Amino acid sequence: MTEKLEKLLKRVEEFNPLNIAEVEEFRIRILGRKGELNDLMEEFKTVAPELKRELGKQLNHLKNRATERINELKQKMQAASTASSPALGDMTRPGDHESLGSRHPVSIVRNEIVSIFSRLGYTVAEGPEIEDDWHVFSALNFPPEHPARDMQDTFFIEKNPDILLRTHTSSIQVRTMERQKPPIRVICPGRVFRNEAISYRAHCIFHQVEGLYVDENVSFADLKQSLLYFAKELFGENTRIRMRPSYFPFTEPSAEVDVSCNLCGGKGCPVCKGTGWLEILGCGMVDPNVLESCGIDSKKYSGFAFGMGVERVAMLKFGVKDLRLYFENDVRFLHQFETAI
Ligand code: 2U9
Repeated sequence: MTEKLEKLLKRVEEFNPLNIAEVEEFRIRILGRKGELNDLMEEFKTVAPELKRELGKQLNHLKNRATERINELKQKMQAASTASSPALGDMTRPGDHESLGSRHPVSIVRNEIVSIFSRLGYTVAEGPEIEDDWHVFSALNFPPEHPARDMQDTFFIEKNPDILLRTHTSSIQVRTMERQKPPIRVICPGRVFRNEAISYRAHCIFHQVEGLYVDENVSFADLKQSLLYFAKELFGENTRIRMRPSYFPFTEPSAEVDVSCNLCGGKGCPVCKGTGWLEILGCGMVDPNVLESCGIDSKKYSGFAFGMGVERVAMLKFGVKDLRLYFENDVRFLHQFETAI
């Protein structure tokens, strides 16, 4: 055992590390819980009692000397590394973790919707969030007494003339038709504002994507086929759609569109409330009055339009049950969509 102790002491004295990491490695190998010194301690328990005094002394000396030398070397290495590159510090330390942000789920879904319609030849159009009565209501065939014009539903900035926060992105399509002749094929994403109580399914600020196609001989069949393509791209190849008659001031005829539930495949589940269908958008043929208001000859041209709430589509796509989560910016919620980019 004396020989082993002498050998280890020699290694400690002659140890010549290149950096602080090597010192730490050496410390663990010699002084660590499962280190060489510990093995010697175990062996010490088995030596004859008359040798214990002398060997115990040697063992203690080795332990003290190894601790001393390792501390000395650590200090020396640290001093050397700060002296050679004071700004960089100890280059052997592991790097600090930088947490990366992730794209917001509403942006992910909006980008996906826009990208699908881009593949059908639509170009993106944008417009102001602060609008006038004409572009939000009058040009879109809203009668003067329509409830949407009420203070209870719309945020007004000024009255007479009315300046307000847009309640839908349809004002972008009005502006597009005012400055551009058909054929028109635009997709209009944007933020909209409604004076509504906040709940799990409504917010006073939300996002819409609307689309408009105006040309000669645009038909309801074109609308149906475009929306079927959209639904299959967004929810998968097996997705089906159905249309229910509806009413909007700016389209005639109008319809609401359901997609077959992507969770149960149409069999019925809690998300689709047992119906097998999820409502995702509204659509219709642009009312001739709207075309005329925007300077387009309704005898020569026809068009279809559609609109959807992005938060709602994102809820259906990701199975989110409370719309308010999209506005709280809780990173525990937002980080779940990192892989969806
Ligand atoms: C012009 C002409 C027609 C856009 C359309 C809808 C039907 C619709 C809603 C879906 C959920 C709004 O976010 S939501 O509350 N939208 O149902 N939107 S047709 O029609 C237009 C737009 C512009 C010039």
